[in-house]
Amino acid sequence: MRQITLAAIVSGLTVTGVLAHSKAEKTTPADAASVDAVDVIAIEFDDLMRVTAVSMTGPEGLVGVERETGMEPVSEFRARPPDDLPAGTYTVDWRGLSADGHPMQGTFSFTLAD
Ligand SMILES: [Cu+2]
Repeated sequence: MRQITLAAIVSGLTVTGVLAHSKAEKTTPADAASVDAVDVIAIEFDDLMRVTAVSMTGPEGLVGVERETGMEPVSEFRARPPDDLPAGTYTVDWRGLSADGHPMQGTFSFTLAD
């Protein structure tokens, strides 16, 4: 009975939208990390997110990434960078639609070592 009540309260919060945004919890590479290789760009969310746009910028400008995740809502987004990235600092920017329908965005950076 107590669990049912709690679920009702959580559901009520979701309806108000106050605490309902999905958000990024973890990225690969981790934000501010220094790495030797980048096999995958991944973003884990605490709830479903429809990632509508992702871009990666490096020392030589915009880098094309190949989405492995489509436009469906996911708890983990994945994209593949090119194989021959030069060393330097990279920034990933993403935009998406939260599970509650709100537009969200985020960014993280990492450094690819020589
Ligand atoms: Cu929201």
